[in-house]
Amino acid sequence: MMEVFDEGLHSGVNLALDVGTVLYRDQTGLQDLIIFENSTFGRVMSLDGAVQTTEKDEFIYHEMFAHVPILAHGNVKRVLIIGGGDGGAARQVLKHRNIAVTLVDIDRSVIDLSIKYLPSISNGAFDDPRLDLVVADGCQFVKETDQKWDVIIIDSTDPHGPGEVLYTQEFYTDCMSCLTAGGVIVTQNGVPFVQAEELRNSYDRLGLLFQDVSFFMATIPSYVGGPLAFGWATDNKELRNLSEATLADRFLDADIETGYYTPDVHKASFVLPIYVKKILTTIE
Ligand code: AG3
Repeated sequence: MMEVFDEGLHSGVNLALDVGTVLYRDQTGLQDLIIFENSTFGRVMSLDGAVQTTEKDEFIYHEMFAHVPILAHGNVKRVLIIGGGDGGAARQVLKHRNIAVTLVDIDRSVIDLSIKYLPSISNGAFDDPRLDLVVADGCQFVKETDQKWDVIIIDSTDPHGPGEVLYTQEFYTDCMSCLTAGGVIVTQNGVPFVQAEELRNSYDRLGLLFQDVSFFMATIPSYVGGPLAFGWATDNKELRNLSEATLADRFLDADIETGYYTPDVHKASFVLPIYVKKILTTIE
C-alpha cells in the first residue's frame, strides 16, 4: 500500500497526495518538515502538515508574487522577502536586472533542505551576490531595521504556528514603516473559499494603514479549495489600474521568461468574483 499524505490544513476538506520516496522527514526545531515525491507535483515540501510548494506548480505562485508588484511599480530597486526560505520568490525577483533582495526567513533548515532537495526552485538564487540572506524572525527584523524597500513580499505559511504573527496589525504596521513612498506590500493570503476569515482579517488590518488594499488571485493546483488570494497594499492607487500596454512595455523591457505570468494575466488577476467581494464587504 502506498503511503498517503493527508494535508489536514482545513476542516471539512482535505488534500490527499500519494507519497513516493520520502527525501526528508523531521522536526526542524521550529516546524515539522517533510519533502516527498508525488507523481503529479514532483517533489513536495510541507511544513506542519500544510503543502508549501511543489516542483511542478511553484512557478505559478512565485511568478505572480514577484512580477505583479515589481512590474506594477515600475522602478523597483530593493525587494524584501519575509519567509520564502525555499528561494522561489527570490529566484523570480532576481530575474529582474538591477534589483537587490533581502530575504529574511526564521528557519535555516528550510533554506538548506530546499537547496538540497528542491534545487530547481531557488535555482542558484542563494548564490546570487544581489541576495542578502538573513536568518531571523521577520517580525523582529521589520521592527528593528532602518532600511527601506520598494516591494515587500510576505511569503508566509498560513496563520497557524510560527507564521501566525505575520498576519497581525503590529507586523503590518512595522512593514509599512520600512516601505519607500509608493511602495507595495504583497501577502500570501490563503484560499478564500476555505479561508474567508484570514482574507477578511488581512483586508481590515491593511485597510487601516494603506490607501489602496485589494487582492489578486491565481490557481495553484497543490493548494486545495480554489484560487489563492495574494494581498495588495500600497498608497499609490494608480499601480492597480495601469493599462495592459504599460505592463506589456515593462514586461518586454524586463526580458524575462515566465510560464504563467503575462501582462493580461496580471490585469485579470485583480478581477474578483462575487463570493470573494462578499467576504470583504459583509458586515457581521
Ligand atoms: N507559502 C504559502 C503556503 C500556502 C499554503 N496553503 C495551502 N497549502 N493551502 C509557501 C511558501 C512558498 N514559497
